[in-house]
This record gives sequence, structure tokens and C-alpha cells, in this order.
Amino acid sequence: MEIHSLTTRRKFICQSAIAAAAAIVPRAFAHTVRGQGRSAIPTLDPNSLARFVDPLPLPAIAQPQGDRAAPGKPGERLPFYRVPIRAIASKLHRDLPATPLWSYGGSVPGVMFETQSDQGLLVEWVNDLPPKHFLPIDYSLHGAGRSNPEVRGVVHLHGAKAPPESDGYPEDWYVPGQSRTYYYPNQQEPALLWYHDHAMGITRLNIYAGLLGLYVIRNQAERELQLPDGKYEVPIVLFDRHLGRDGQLNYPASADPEHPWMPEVLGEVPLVNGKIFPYLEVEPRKYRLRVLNASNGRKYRMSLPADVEVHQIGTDQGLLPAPVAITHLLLAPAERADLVIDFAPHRGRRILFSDDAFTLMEIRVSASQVSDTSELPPTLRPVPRIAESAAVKTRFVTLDEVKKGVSASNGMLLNKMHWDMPITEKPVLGTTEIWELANLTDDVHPIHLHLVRFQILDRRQFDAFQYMSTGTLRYRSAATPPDANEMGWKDTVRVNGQTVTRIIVPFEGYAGRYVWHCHNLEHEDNEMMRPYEVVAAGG
Ligand SMILES: [Cu+2]
Repeated sequence: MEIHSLTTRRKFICQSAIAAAAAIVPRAFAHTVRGQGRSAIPTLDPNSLARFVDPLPLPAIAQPQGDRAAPGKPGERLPFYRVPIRAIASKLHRDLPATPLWSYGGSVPGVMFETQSDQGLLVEWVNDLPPKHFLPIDYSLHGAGRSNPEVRGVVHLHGAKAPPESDGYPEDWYVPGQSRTYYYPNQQEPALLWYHDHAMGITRLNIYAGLLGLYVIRNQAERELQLPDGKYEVPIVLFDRHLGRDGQLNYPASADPEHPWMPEVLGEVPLVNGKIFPYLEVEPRKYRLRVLNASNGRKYRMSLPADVEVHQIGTDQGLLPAPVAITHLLLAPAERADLVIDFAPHRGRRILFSDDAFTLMEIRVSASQVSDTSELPPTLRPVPRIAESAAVKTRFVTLDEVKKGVSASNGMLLNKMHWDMPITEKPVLGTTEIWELANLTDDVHPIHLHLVRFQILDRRQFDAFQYMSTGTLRYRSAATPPDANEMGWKDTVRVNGQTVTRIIVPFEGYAGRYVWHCHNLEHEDNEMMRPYEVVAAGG
């Protein structure tokens, strides 16, 4: 038994060494990782697979099943969708057997919603999952105890301004055989949103299993820009996984069977829209690529060859004020980027779409002559900067790494507070606040607030050690403004290690209870998530 576990541990050390060469790996990673349950299956080395043999799959567009009365407005009818959440098997690569996954609507990424600003819709999310989970639950995590049913889920539409009862509160999970109908008013500007599971304590496992999909909001003003559309607009969903050579999902576990939680999960297999090393055939003209990082913990730093011009036109919550020429694209988990790339100068060429760690996809530009009436306009939409003086309150909140009990694994907290402690963040509906996110750790944490969109004010390094030992905040640098491609509306912000990142947030939409959290899913599941409550003015 001991020999067995040593062998498996060595195997995973090799994996993490591969990952370490390519990406940021936390200190705890290398010496605590081992497989769980499936340790007899050798790990798949993606370099053993043929490259670019599968076309890039595109998710099917969700179709409404008639209409239903709008909540609270019986005279108004809204499109009604029903999405089954169920186990599927999907081929991730031509030469691998099909992989068991969990899916929204039959594919991973799931069925894709296309809708318009101010066109509300209803979705019945139907839990048809099997009764047993196939990934290793850590029963010691808050909300994941053995008294709960193993399989449970709740859907959150990331980036949506949705009423609290339709936001997918982590404790609002439900079990196989049940469904919930959520109302998405879409009273917000065009953006690429995404929906995913948010069940307390097992979100990382449910999303890893495949519970994620895209949701696009459009409007007339955006159509008038004549950006590339139709088949010239391509969604790109990135995530990474550990796979066995049999193509099955592996989720790593710590060496402590009572506390299998891992602080960070970086798979060695990159997937684009659910395929390993796919290819995308394009015409020599402009394309719009809408990129989502749906990984549990991996940050991507993507690039194309230096002579291929890339303009970023949008971020999490829609268009930037103007296109920004970029050479690299940094995306942390849950961030989105809207890109325009003109392939006209690259007729007949094969172009690699890469990350610092991986080759992701091959883009094949046809040799044909085509006409292109789409535009890359010099300006996109106004994004007025919110004046700091508009804020009625400034909150200083910390991002913390803590030792939890006797477990060797560290936990992550916000403001040193656990999930079930009293709510401390209670912004007033209709007011604007500045949140100073002080990261006391060395790692980047992508922080996401539900319900709202915000702007990044600046980032500033500080002495985290001095702050922790004396409570004094001493800055080490001048404040730096956000990157040019972060100057739009955001809903997720990279908070770098030992840095205070300031965001300015108008709390608009609905009063009620929401959450804010780190979007590294391993952190989120180990309590780097807190409820917050938007309170009605005068309430
Ligand atoms: Cu985090």
C-alpha cells in the first residue's frame, strides 16, 4: 500500500513538474498531489496525441420551447427554455475513447444562449444527473458534509444582472429529479456572459465535470458597428483537465484522505470548446473571437505569431471604448475577451493560437479571395470613467490564506471571515462604492462580484508581511492604472499578490443577497467566498 502510494505520488510529481515549467504552481502543489480512486490509470501526455485532427466544435444555439408568463407580469410573455443537466460521453480527441462528462443540454461547453438587451427570458434548469458523483468530494469543506446529497447543483449566470432568487445562490442547490426556473431580465448591455454550476463546496468538481456554457447578449447599437458576425464570430472556451490515458477525467487529491482538497488544479491537457488541439478553418477576412477562460485555476497568456494583428474590442461586460492592439492576452479564470483578427494578409497560412504553456489550436486560413464588408470601427461605445468622488463608501477587504485546523491543506478566506459568519458588506442599492482588495497572499486571485459591473481604478503593491504583523499599510510602489484592455466594464478582476487593487462599483439592479468570491474554483470551494447584501435605499 505504501509503495503504491509512493508510486502514484511520484507520477503526479512528474505531472506537476510539467505544469511548473509552464505555469505558476503553488508551493503546496508538488509534494501533496496524488490521484484518487483512479490511480492505476496512467496519465495522458497530450503530446502523445496527433495535433489538429478535429475541427473546433461550436456549441448549438439554445431554442425556446414556447413562452411563459413573466414573473409578476402575467400579461407579458417571455421565451421559455428548458435545459437538461445530465451525464454524457464526449470525444475530446479523435484518438481517445469518449469521456464521461456532465453537461448542460448535451455538450461541453453547453448549449449557447443568444439574446437581446431588455429581452427577458426564462430557463428551467432540470437536474437529470445520476445519484453518485464521479469526482472526489472533500466532505470536510464547508457545505460539503456527508449529510448533504452527493449530487446537487445550482446554476449561476456569470455577469448577469439577475434578481437574487434567480442568481444561483450557492446554498440554493437542488438534487436529481428536481428543477428550478430562473428569470433573466437581460436589462443590461451586450456582453458575453457564461453560466456554470455554483453549488456550495463542490462547484470546482461540477464545473470540472463540464457544467458550463455561454450566454450572449446583443443589441442594435452593437449590430450597427458591423463587427464580424454570423459564422465570422467564433466562441472560444478554454479549460484544462487532467486525463487518464483512457481519456477519463482525473481530479487530483491531496495526500490526506480526510482532506483531499487541492489549493490549485492545473491540468496538463488544454481543451478549446471541449476538444484537444482542434483546428479552425477561416476565410482570409476579419473574424470576431469571443474568448472565455473557464478553467478551474489556470491563467492563460495567449498569443498569435507576431505578424498577426490582434485587436481587443471588449472585455467581461462588453465593448471597450475603442479597439486596443494587443500582442498577448492575459485571462484569469472567468475573464472574457472579445477580439477582432483580420486574416486577410495571411491567405493560405496555418497559424498557431498558443498560450505560454500550451499550443491551443491551429487556425487554417483558406487561399480563396473573399470580400469582407465587416468593420473594425475606431471607436466602439462610450465607457465614461466613474469619478472616485461618486463613491459613498470605501471598503478595505483582505484576501487571505490561512491554516485550517489540523489539515495540512491551507484554506483561503476573504476578510478572514468564513462563509457562515454574519454579512458585513451591505451596499445600498443605487449607490457607488470603492472596494480596496488587499491581497495578502503571493498568488493572483480573480475576484468576482455577482449582480454588478465595475471599473478598475488602479493597482498598488504593498508590504503584506508588515500589514499582517502590525496592521500598518505601507505601499511599495505608486499606483498603476489598469491595462488598456481593462478600461471597460468588468465583473472579474485579477488581484495580484501583495497588491491592493481598487475597483469602483455602482450597485444597480436589485436589492437582496448575492455573493462575491475568488474565481479560482478550488479557493471558492474552500471559503474564499462571502455573501453580500444589497439593501434598498432607506431600508
Ligand atoms: Cu483565489
